Formats: sequence, C-alpha cells, structure tokens
Amino acid sequence: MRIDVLSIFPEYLAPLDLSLIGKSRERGLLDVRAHNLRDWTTDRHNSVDDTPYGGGAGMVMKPEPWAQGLDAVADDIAGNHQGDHERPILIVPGPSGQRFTQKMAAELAQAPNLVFACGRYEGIDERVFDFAAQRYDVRIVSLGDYVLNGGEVAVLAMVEAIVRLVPGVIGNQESLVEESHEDGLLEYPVYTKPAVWRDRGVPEILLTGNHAAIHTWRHEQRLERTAARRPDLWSATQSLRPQRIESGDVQTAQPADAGELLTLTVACYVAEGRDHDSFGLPALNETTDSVREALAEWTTWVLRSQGRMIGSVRARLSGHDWEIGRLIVAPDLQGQGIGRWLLEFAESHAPEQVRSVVLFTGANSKRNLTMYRKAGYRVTGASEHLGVPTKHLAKRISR
Ligand code: JEH
Repeated sequence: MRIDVLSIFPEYLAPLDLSLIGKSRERGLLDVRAHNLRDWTTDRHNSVDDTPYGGGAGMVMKPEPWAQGLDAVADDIAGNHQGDHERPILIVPGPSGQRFTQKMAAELAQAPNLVFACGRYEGIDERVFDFAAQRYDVRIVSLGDYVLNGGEVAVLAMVEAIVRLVPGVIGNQESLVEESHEDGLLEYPVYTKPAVWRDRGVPEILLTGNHAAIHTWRHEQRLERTAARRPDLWSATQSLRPQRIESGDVQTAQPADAGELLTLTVACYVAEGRDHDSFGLPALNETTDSVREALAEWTTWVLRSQGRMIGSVRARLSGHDWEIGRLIVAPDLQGQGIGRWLLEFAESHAPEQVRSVVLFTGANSKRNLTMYRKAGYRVTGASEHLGVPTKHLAKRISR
C-alpha cells in the first residue's frame, strides 16, 4: 500500500516512520510519503492561505497549491502503474466530514493507494474537492465531534487504524481476530501479575481456571461496561441483545416449524452460497419434507422474538463428539451476539459423556470463523464438501 500525505507541516507526520508502521515500511509492505504543500506554491512568499469571501473569522487555504500538489501526486501514482488502475482515494480530514469508523478503516485497508490532504486554518477552498474528484475518489472524513487545529493529527490516527489491517503489517494476525465492538459490545477488563498489587486483587474468578465461568463473567463485564460508558451502543440493539433472549424464547423445533425454518435457512445460506460461489449447498436445496425429516435426526432449536423465528441451531451425537450445525440468525439481526448465544445454548445441551464439540463451516465464511474462534473453537482440519472448501472446528469442553 502506498500512502501520500500533503501538509504544510510534513514534520508533524514524522511518527509515521516509527514503530509498527516504520517496520512494515522497511519490509516493503508500506510506502508512506509526506509532502510539503509549499513545494507547489508559486508566489514569492509561498503563501497557502487568504481571507474568506463573504467575510468571517480566520483564513482559508488557497486552491491552486492543492491543485498542483494533487495533480503531481496523482501523476506519480499513475506513472507507477501501466494500463488500468483503480482511482486513488483522497481522504480529507475535516470537522464536518463523515465519521471515521473501524468499518471504514477496514475498507480503506484494501486500497492500493491512499492520499491524505491535511488542511489548516478554517479549511480548504471548497472548489478543490470538486477539482480533485476528476482523478480521485474523494472522502471528507472526521475523527469525531471535537475541534482540532488541522488534519495532521487526524491523519496519524487514521493511518494507524488502517495500516494495522493491511495483511502482514501486524506480526500477530490472531490479535486482529479479537477486535473491539465486533458484536456491538465493549471489551472486558484485563489483568496481569501480580495477583495482588498495592492492596488491589485480581477478580477471584480469573484465578479459578473455570473457563466456562470466566467466559460468563467476562460477558457480563462487557454488558455492564457498554451500558455504563456507551449508551449509544447499548440502546441501538438493546431490545434484541442476547441477554434479553431467555431460554423461554428457544424451543425444540416441531414438524409444524418446518416451513418457517426452511425459509429462514435459505435466507441465511444465500450469503454463504454467494461467498463460496456455490448454490449447490445442502442448506439451499432443502424442501419442507427434508427439513421435517432432519428434525428426527438432530435436536433442532428455534429462537423466536415476538412470534417471529429469528434463529436456529441443531446438534447431535456423532461418536464421542457433540456435532453442532445449521447455526443461523435472520440476516437483519446478525452481528448482535445472537449466533454466539445460540452456539452456547447448543453447547450447554451436550450430553454428559461428551468431551468435544465439533462443527463445520465454509472456508470463506470469515465472519463465522471469527465468531467460532472467539468462542474457543480451533480449526482441526479442512475438506471439500460438494465443491465447497470446508473448515472443521472443535472445542474441548471442560467439566
Ligand atoms: C480540523 C481538518 C483543517 C477548526 C474549526 C473549523 C466545527 C462546529 N474530528 C476533527 N475535528 N477537527 C478536525 C477533525 C478531523 N478529521 C479537523 C481542521 C482541519 C480536520 C482545519 N481544521 C481546523 C478547523 C470551523 N468549525 C468547525 N464547527 C461543528 C463545532 C464550528 C466551526 C474549521 C476548521
């Protein structure tokens, strides 16, 4: 990935040479270049600002140095590619931009070229954005609802958030799996040695080795913290949060549920079919009868909210293992922890003798794989099932 930054304070961007970013730069994964906007001024005072039309406080950045600088950078990027290439993305930090999010960072991490334009004063002459749109995909982006003096600090934050998502840049890819907020909840608190420090102990439960209890405790901590610190995250989906789901909302599926279960299954597996370029998946080729027949072979649970079927999971004994399958959540309710809740529900119904829970998922189902990994599953193998690459996962249960 190549990143160009235009600023009247290029020295402000020196931290980009340090740490994680600096190392990846040495390894050729990243090419970060800071440019001085004043290199593209034409008057003898190298001026970059002027008074605002219509009056008002402060100064505004003149358009011409930006046009020259943006053209020079775009020419240079184009010169390094032969033939067709993606339009580079121009990110302009501004207090009135679209909010920068983890989702946006992940999307930008896929781009081969990013250009950042750091304004100062009251901002950049508006016509520059329209001009830049001829060669760039332009995004005006804000870090948050507070006022900075210029775009440089915002660029440092955004570049750090983006670059750590570029494959190979962070040493430990596992640590990317456990991203904050993935299910709309804040992280649980963490502790390290010593067990008692300045009269303060580590929560007892963390010293017991009871992983199921620790898991529950951490989940409760996440709920408490989110409610206390982020009422916005909390209220957004509160009515359908897993803790609001009660065991009473789950029932073993009856033959009469087959039609509805078929509908939900197909709605959920269409995405799976798309991700694997295969609509031959068994889940996409069921009939009401085949669903009804499977109810005899598996214990199938369905989750309802106000009468609507919103999720399902099934399980059966397979040798000494508890095999879980068809974990589905209605597409409009995914990403709220409902799938995780159903998974734990199915795990908790494993018969006494079972030591291991196993399941299978499509190798391209990144979201599913992430969720299973966070739930303690490890990949134990891979195979191909009807032309679809499949991962085998397992988790030991401690009793
Ligand atoms: C600030 C780029 C270039 C200061 C004030 C005004 C706000 C109402 N999250 C962020 N905050 N600030 C920036 C940013 C990002 N990303 C940011 C920048 C520049 C980014 C110049 N400045 C300084 C600046 C005008 N005020 C904007 N208004 C919403 C509180 C009041 C007026 C413009 C530019």
